[in-house]
Amino acid sequence: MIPTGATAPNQSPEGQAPAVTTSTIPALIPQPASVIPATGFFELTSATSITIEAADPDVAAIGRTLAALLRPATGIELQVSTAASTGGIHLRISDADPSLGDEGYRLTVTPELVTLSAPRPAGLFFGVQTLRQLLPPSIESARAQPGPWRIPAIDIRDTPRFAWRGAMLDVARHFFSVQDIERFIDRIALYKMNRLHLHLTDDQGWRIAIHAWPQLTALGASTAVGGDPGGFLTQAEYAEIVAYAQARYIVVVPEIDMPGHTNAALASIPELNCTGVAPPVYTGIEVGFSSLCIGPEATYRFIDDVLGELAALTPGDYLHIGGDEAHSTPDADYRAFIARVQAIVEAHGKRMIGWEEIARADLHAQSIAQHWFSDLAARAAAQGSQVILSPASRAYLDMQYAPDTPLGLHWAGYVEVQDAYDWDPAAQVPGVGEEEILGVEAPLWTETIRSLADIDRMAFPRLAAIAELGWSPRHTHAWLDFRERLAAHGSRWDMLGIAFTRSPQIDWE
Ligand code: NGO
Repeated sequence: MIPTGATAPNQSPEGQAPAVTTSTIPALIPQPASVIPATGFFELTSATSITIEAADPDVAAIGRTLAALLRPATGIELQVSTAASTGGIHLRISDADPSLGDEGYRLTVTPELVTLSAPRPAGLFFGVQTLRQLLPPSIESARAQPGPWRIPAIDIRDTPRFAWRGAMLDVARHFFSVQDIERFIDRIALYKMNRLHLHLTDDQGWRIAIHAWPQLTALGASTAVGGDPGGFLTQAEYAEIVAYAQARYIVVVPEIDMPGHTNAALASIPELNCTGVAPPVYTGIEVGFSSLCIGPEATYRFIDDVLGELAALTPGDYLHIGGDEAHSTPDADYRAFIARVQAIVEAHGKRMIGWEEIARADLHAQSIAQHWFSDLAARAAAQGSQVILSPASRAYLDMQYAPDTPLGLHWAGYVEVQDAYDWDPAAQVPGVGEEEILGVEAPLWTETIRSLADIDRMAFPRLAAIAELGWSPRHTHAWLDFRERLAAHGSRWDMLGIAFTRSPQIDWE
């Protein structure tokens, strides 16, 4: 909670010796577009119920999600009902303000009533994340806590700045189980992220079963960086992850990296090599040495099989085809290859995304370039494509925070929390302005990352910074304010079992 001096909840009347002299606004991340604090608080008790509109199953599901979130710490079995209610927590979509859009919401708390409204269920889901943060951190505990469970009176009207607010997990350099991936989804959902980009293949491992090409997983999944254990997702497991994400209003974006970063595929299938000879599997971390053979039709039949199976499993609009660091592919070949793959992606009804190198080729306006380390994204924007911003020196969660960070790389520099937060997407790449930006994404490459605890150390607190850049209006950005709000989130992460890095830039509460 941050002293603000503004009128605030639970304030003592003028003239009395107040318990709280300054008022407080809850430490919300991402900062909502508009917050108006009011007086008093709503108290969650065993008498509170959640009421929803009868007709909508998505709203009912969000009601049950909210009840399940609140149950462990409060011990209260909140009933979700369609009964008309005069008190309690009310979720509705029917007469919400349409200007809130697909993801916006309004959350109004008075001492009698909590009303969460949104034109679309996604907005309700994001509003629930705000509601969590209005409660004390102990609400996140898996065990019963004493309370009291007070929600400050407040009126929040909130919409996102960007449509794409993503995180990427590299499951190729090290493999992560369905359970770990779902925990990562839980974590990004806390901060209203709506895209999970899964980097499914690379030189060191192929991580998704493709029925037409079983060798990809029989051999290509057997390895990981440093000789660590491999692994892969069955199609049923991938579908489970997609559904888990979907229930949290997160779209899974699968990436099959090509034509470079393909040693695992080349080792599994000799025909993909121009020599016809498969190289050995690879467990190092050098990049840029592998390339699919660009000429033969067999290469494109393979790609069509892989992308076809993946498209069928992926309800989201996007297939990411990598395209980065194809240093072993001549330029003309690279350009021809990307054009072919773009057509294959579109034939499967999807939009192509690639790392910004794809802007060397002719892009369709519906294709999307992901900026990481060059000015090529401007060429994509000039071709009419939208851009996702993941500047390595700001948004790469695998960069060390500082020289003494035990995990991570530092080729793009050290990325402390302030580096991750204190930039404006619209001013990052000359030639790529607000209009051309689809959103922001924080990639977590896993050359040095082996466990969920490792993921946590690298992702938190920086993931919260990137999430705020994606959601909150530009005018709310202020590092000093963010670091105060962030400090209050450490205790939430402790409750949630998130093994975050205690950056010295933050005065953790
Ligand atoms: C680069 C490279 C990845 C590495 C990562 C490590 C991109 C787009 N390609 O980012 O293969 O894992 O850096 O930080």
